[in-house]
Amino acid sequence: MSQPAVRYRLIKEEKHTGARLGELITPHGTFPTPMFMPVGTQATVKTLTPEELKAMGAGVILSNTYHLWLRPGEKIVQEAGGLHRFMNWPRGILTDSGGFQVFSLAKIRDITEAGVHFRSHLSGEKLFLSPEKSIQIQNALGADIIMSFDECPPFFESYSYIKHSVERTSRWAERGLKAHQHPDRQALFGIIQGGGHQALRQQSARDLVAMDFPGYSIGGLSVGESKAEMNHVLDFTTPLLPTNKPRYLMGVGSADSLIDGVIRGIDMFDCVLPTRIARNGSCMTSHGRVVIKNASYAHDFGPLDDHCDCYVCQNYSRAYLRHLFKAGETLGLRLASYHNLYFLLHLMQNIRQAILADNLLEFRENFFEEYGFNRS
Ligand code: PRF
Ligand code: ZN
Repeated sequence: MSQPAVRYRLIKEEKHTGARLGELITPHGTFPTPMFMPVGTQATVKTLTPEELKAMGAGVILSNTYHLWLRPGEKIVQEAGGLHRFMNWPRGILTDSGGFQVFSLAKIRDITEAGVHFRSHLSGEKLFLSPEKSIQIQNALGADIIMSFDECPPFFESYSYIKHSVERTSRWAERGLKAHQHPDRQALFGIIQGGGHQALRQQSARDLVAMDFPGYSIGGLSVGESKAEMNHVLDFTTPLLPTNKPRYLMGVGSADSLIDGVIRGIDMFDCVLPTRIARNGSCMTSHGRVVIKNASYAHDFGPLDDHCDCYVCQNYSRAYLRHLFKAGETLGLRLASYHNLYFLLHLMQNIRQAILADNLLEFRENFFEEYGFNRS
């Protein structure tokens, strides 16, 4: 193999924390890290166009093997020329492997060494997903970064269950590596599991690092444990990973967790949170969450966030947004989604500046104070 499909360049380590400033070099552009990746499960970031995502500075977006396999089917995406062309997104794409979605969406499922048997949450049809099948679908979809097929066990499962699960996830990772057809075009990341157990996180990291993946994901977090528990796991897990590869914390996207993850050496995050809560009228602002339907905003003609310079905050008032939500108008969903994603992308930009200035801990203090979090 010549050049790997995706490379990480470490630019600077922050003086007082584990935070890293770097860049991710992909076949569809080079993007600064730490980064937040908006989620477009069904080959669309809900309510937003690629032009809008570009305008707000999104670099890599995430999509899902499970959903695109069931509908429209990876063959149709391949026929379109791949996911980038199909959805008209010229920048980076990462696809998740489908394992996590099977576990969270499909009702009847049976995990075996070969893979997972389950029923489609759409049609009820019997289906089977394996490490090889997941990679084959991801090869057809054509994302820049693809994921190993893993099991994400419940955080509070028994030690012995999680140990067996980690061992199987390592064997699945090895099988995925063998099945991968385009390591020169698509970077396959390994996923570290192990629940809350230090010994199992170590075992998982040791197994996967030996397989020399071009990047490492940390899975099995933000699944019901406390923020302190997640931070504790990150404290002993990121130091197990090579410094010359990107580290991706899967499914984490609250503002406080992004800052705390970066402090512990995470480079990439994704989450449905900003777009999902936006559609419920919950807006992220520098002063905390604003529930836009509240009566208190009926006569509030100021912007959603007085510190935000996004298109929405420059042009629309809280009173107008509240009206759109109360009237069930779809523009409300779009504007709230735009603002929330902009807010997190802008937060990451501020975090990168703080790494450069070696003042990330002060930045955290100030942000948490404004946002209304405890310091701990
Ligand atoms: N594994 C995969 N995708 C994921 C997770 C995981 O553990 C999580 C856990 N937060 C989110 N998405 N493959
Ligand atoms: Zn805004």
